[in-house]
Amino acid sequence: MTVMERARGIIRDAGHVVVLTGAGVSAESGVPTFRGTGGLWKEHRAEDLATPEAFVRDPRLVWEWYGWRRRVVSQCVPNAAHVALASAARVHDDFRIVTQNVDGLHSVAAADSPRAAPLELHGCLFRLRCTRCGKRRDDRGVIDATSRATLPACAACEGLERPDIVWFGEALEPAVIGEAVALASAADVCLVVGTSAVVHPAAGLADLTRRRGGHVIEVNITDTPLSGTAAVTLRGPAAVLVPELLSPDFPE
Ligand code: BJW
Ligand code: ZN
Repeated sequence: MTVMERARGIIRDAGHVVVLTGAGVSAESGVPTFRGTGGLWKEHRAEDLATPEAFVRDPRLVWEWYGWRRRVVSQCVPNAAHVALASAARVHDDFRIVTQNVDGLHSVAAADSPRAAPLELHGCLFRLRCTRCGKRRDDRGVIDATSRATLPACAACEGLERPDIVWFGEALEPAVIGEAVALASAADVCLVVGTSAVVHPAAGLADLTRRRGGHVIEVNITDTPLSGTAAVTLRGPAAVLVPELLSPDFPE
C-alpha cells in the first residue's frame, strides 16, 4: 500500500475531518510564504513588522508593507488545493477548514457556500479594524501610505485603522480559537497542509486530534515539527497532493 492509499483510507473511514492550512497551501497561487526564501520585504523580516509595537512605532511603514501584500494577493486566485478542500467541505457537514492564512483564498474558493467557509485564525488582509473604537470593515481598495495623514481612517470616529490581523503577542479571537479547538478535539483526522507548524496556538491543534486517538495527515514539501507524530506524511506540493488525496471520495 502506498502512503497516498493509506492516507485516503484514513480519510474515507473518518467521521469528522478538520483541515489546518498555512502559507504553503497558497504557494502555488503565487502568495509568498512567511519563512524561508522570499520572507523578506525591503530588508524587513515579517516577524518585525507583524507586531503591535511595530505599528505604534511606524504605522506608515507597516501599512506600506500591507498595501504591497494586498496588491500581490489580489492578483492571486485559488489553486487546485483550495478548490479540492472547498469541494469536500461543500458536500460533507463534518469537513471543516481552519486556516492561518490571511489571504482570503479559501473564502474565494468557498464562493457563497457557508459550509465551505474557512475559520480564519489570524484574520484577513482585506478587513480593517479601528484602533480607537474597534469597528471593523471589509475593504479591497488601494492603501495610500505616502504619509501618516493618508492612512486609512475610521468613518465613525476618525481613528487610525489597522489591518484586522492577529500579530505576534496578540490574542486570537476567543470565539475563533475556541471553535478551532472544539473541532480539532472532536476530529478523527487532522489534515495539516503547508504550515511550518511553529506558530502557536495554531500549531497545537493537530496534537488535540492525536491525543483523542485521531490521525494526523501532513502535506508539505518538507519536514516540520509535526512530521514525527503524523500517521502519514505526504511530501510534495499541496496543489498536486490535496486533490489526489480527496478525489474521488469528495468529487468536485
Ligand atoms: C508547502 C508548499 C507547497 C511551501 N505545498 N507545502 C507557545 C510556544 C512558543 C511560543 C508561543 C506559544 N504560544 C504563543 C507563542 C508566541 C507566538 C508564537 O507562536 N511564536 C512562535 C513563532 C515561537 N504566538 C503568538 O504570539 C500568538 N498569540 C498568542 O499566543 O497570544 C497569547 C495571548 C493571550 C492573551 C493575551 C495576549 C496574548 C499570535 C500568533 C499570530 C501569528 N500571526 C502571523 C502573522 C500575521 C501577519 C500577517 O500575515 O500579516 O500569522 S505569524 C505568521 O506565521 C502568520 C502565519 O499565519 C503564521 C504561520 O505561518 P505558516 O502558515 O506556517 O507559514 P510558513 O511560511 O512558516 O510555512 C510555510 C510552510 O509551507 C513550510 O512548512 C513550507 O515547507 C510549506 N510549503 N510551499 C505544501 N507548495
Ligand atoms: Zn473608529
